[in-house]
Amino acid sequence: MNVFYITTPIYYVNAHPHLGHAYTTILADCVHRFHRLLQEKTYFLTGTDEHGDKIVQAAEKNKQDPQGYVDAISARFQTLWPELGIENSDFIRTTYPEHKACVQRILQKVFDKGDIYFGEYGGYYCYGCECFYTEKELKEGLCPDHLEKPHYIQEKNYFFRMSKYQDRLRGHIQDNPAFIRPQQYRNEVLAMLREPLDDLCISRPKSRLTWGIELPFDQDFVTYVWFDALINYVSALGWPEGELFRTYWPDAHHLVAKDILKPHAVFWPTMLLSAGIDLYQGLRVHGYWKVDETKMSKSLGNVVEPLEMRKKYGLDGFRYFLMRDMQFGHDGSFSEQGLVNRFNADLANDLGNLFNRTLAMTHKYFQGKVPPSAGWTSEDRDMADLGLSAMSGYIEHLEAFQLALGLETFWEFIRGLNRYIDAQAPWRLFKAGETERLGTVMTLVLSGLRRIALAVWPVMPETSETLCAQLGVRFAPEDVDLRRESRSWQELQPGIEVAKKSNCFPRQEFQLEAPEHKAADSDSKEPEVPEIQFDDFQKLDLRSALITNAERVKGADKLLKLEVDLGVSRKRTIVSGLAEHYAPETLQGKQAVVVTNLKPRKLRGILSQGMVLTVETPAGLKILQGDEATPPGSKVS
Ligand code: ME8
Repeated sequence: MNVFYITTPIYYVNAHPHLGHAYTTILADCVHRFHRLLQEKTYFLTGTDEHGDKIVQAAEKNKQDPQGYVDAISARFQTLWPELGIENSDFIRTTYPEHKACVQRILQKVFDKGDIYFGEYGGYYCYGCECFYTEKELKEGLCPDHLEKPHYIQEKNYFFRMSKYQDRLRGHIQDNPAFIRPQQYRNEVLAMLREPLDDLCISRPKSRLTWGIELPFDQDFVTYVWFDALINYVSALGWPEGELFRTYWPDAHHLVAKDILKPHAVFWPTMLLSAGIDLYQGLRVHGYWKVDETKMSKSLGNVVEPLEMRKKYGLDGFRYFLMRDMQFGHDGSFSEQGLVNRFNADLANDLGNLFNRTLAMTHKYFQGKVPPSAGWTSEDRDMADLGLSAMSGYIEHLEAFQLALGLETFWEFIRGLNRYIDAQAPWRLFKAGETERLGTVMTLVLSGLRRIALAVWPVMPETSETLCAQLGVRFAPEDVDLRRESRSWQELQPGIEVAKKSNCFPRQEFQLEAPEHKAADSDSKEPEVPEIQFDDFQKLDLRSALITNAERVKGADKLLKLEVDLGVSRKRTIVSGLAEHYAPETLQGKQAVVVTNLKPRKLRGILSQGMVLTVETPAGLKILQGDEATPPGSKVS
């Protein structure tokens, strides 16, 4: 039996869980559920990373002692996951005594081997990353990730001879193309390994930091947080003698985002080589979610709360959107409008309609029971073949963590079934009294619904279970084998009773507020706005425009100077109050709607020739945009 062990990063407890953490953990959950449907022996680990400077600073800021603080935040992660439909097998915390003992045991082993030495080091330390940078690695003197000035620290510390394992690691990556995927990250790591590797500083003197795991060979030092954290992947399995370790290691796949590529692709495997533990099987690296094209950050106030999304759009719609709209390995852009569009197109229209119409027809033509089926035509065979090949494609993509591609491939089958119904027109067969043919068509479609209901379980578990119940199909993951489903078409047995209605995915509207706010406000009257005549409206010349440049206006916190393109040689300068809502560099190339015939006005000495239309949202002003790019200068009415 195949064994599959999947892990997420263990998250720092200096921040509350947000969209990024939810994405990685939901993705791991989907992949884990998918491997369960391949009938493999599986294990799924997530957890929290609780030591280090950053955590102490966050606890101090919250006026709490570190232990009380980490207990509270870790609990937030632990209680969030079930709310997002995540079924992890275990949850590890680096403050657990078993983990600490395991870290000390590995440190001692590496020390005894002669791979740890004492030395002095000076370097640029970023507390956000919890790591040292060389001058070369800094970006104009700033941390390349946090863009903050690092602290120069010079002190005596213990070092791990990482450089000793550089060649073996490079050889392993070259010999095993699937070790790091997707390809661009493998290339990035190979490029890193072309330069000489520095040894890794793995301790912090207690005079500076006490919140950590004491070194077993020197009680004046604690362990560097990354050396401690990475070991969670084996300590949770009870390395070295634990039953779980013997079952699941080294069949591990570590899922991470690109921000922590180096610790996972370089620190961790060299640590394993030194400790004499087999290398993990694969590192899978995804990109970053941005929000409306901007980096998600507390200071910008655009952090997406997973539970709020669940409340607004339902859990499965949210999970589906995250999996469908992020191409694995690339960055994705989160927007609620994007979520609603995706929901309506794929779930309400394609999937929801297919179920609604099929169940309704089964009731109308066959009293709600799966009818008997007669011989297939070539169109029926083609339809079933599409079902098999869509399932094979789905499996292949999900094995590579490419959920967006997998879902896209599988939806070909869902759309195919809708087209098949349109072409076979059961309503005409019914009218013409062709009951036998009608039975064959309906059974084929109903059997197609069964495979859809099973296949969507990894991504939309609640929906899958509801759809199975509607089809009278008993669902248990241990009874489903997706590979078998990709090889043979299983027909539903005649006589099974199906539900009258499905209604899993009613169309969504873009909601600016959480539903309860809406309800609370529904009694209050709309604000009174004076009516205007249509002629008044027509006086406005509204045009679609392309923003070609944006910069801050000196001495004005709220203003941005925009250059906009209005089509054939019409360029305009517009001063707009957007500076608190958009970073100027994110606006270049953005579409907007502009009032072009507003009387020009001087603002801070700049002549503003028009106005950009914006929408007031709880997250601040948003530039009004159409749902498709339009040529600059097009009339808006
Ligand atoms: O780095 N888009 O923890 P962390 C996508 N404790 N994923 C995102 C994201 C975004 N915008 N923001 C965060 C640590 N993530 C260490 C890990 S492992 C031994 C130690 C996700 O809390 C993504 O998975 O900073 C990323 O790698 C992780 O959160 C970083 O979590």
